[in-house]
Amino acid sequence: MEMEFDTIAAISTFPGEAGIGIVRISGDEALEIISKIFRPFRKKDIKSVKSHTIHYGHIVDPETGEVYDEVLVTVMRKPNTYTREDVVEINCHGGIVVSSKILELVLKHGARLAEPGEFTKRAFLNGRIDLSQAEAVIDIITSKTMLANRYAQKQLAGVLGQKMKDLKNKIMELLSHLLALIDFPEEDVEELEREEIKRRAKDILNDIEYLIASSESGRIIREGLKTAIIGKPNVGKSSLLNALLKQNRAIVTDIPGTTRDVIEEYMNIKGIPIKLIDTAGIRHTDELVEKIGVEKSKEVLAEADLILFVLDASRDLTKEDYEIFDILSGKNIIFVLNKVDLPKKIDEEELKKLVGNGIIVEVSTVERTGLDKLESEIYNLVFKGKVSATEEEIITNARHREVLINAKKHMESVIEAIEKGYSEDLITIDVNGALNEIGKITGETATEDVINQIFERFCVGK
Ligand SMILES: Nc1nc2c(ncn2[C@@H]2O[C@H](COP(=O)(O)OP(=O)(O)OP(=O)(O)O)[C@@H](O)[C@H]2O)c(=O)[nH]1
Ligand SMILES: [Mg+2]
Repeated sequence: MEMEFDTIAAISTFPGEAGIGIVRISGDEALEIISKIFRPFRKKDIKSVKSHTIHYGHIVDPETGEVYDEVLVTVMRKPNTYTREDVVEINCHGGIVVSSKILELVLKHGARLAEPGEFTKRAFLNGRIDLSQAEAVIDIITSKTMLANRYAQKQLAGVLGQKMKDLKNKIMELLSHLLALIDFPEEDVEELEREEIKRRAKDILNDIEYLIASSESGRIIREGLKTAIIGKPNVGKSSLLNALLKQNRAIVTDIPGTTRDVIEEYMNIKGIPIKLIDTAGIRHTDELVEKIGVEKSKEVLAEADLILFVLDASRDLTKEDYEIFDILSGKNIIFVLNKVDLPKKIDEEELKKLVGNGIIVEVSTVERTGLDKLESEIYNLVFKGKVSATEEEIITNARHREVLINAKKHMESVIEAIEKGYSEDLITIDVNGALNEIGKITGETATEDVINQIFERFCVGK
């Protein structure tokens, strides 16, 4: 089914000084509009050129005759386009002024300014891609490592959509078995059929659980592992941040209480994005700014996936170290024993007691030793070797995870209902519930609100 849409336009490139800028137009009026404002160098009618061709000329204001820019115009006719509508792209010079002026001209001649993500939304509404593929487009734009990009590319290629289709087929088969039971209720067949339905339901539940289990690594691959560098003042937290980033990002001094604000930077370890967060040294203080910093440190550590708890090897452990350790309980911790280039003063016995079975890595941020070891410990702790970049299906999206958790609940109810011998009609309700949830991933059963929320997260021009 084809829908009726007006013609939209937007600047698709980054708004700043750049080599080129692209103004994109999509819709039935695209060719009509370009024919009014484009003057090709070789005489031709732009409205009747072949699809997927590029044309050289000027953008000219037809009313004033003013030449705006020398451009290349790409003409792509429906249906083989990004939106499945007629698409025209004007490649002009980069910079804020030229592309904005051309966009204004396009709008003046009949287009409407596109909303964020509206081009991709049309690709979805016109049936070229499913909702999970549209979401993959945002993931590609925002991905921070090659690994995150690779998963997003797979999702764009439809791997997740296919998986959902398979799951849906399994549920449909289950449903037809159930309906058969309702239609032909013969006593002796029934028992066997019920067993078969239960087996199928369990199989579906397994598939769903597997996908949910993948979502924790998926979230990390997409958003990065929130890694907070925590410790008392002056132990070398900011030095550690700088050493891992290989740049002097944070201020380092020998004055305790140097860092006041939270500093966040991305790095990557074997393709896993790591969001490193340097924090103010935690201690009791009456100094106002530092106090706020300490509060922020505590907020950061509450939300972190991993804590790098930094200790100073050149000094004894103090009450402050123990107090910090107490508030870290329940967290994933790697103990980082810093300043091992200096004579060791820390009491090894006390340290052992504190660390227990935990992981400890000795580093010197000054001599840059132990950092590789630290990186591989971070990697091992998070993935324990289980997740590899070659894995096919992985859930990287929080919305998909939620939907699958709902589907799981329905399937659990199905199994319970069969075991308790409830009527087929009742079981059918939950089977349909699961089906409905799965359809939300590809978009078939997603509500308009959900769809709008997804596209609002896009940038204008995509
Ligand atoms: N010898 C030696 N000195 C270090 C090492 N790492 C950090 N330092 C020094 O320790 C002092 C404190 O370093 P910072 O990185 O500012 O410490 P911090 O934990 O961020 O301190 P606050 O921001 O005040 O909480 C500086 O003088 C650093 O040069 C190290 O591995 N060896
Ligand atoms: Mg610091």
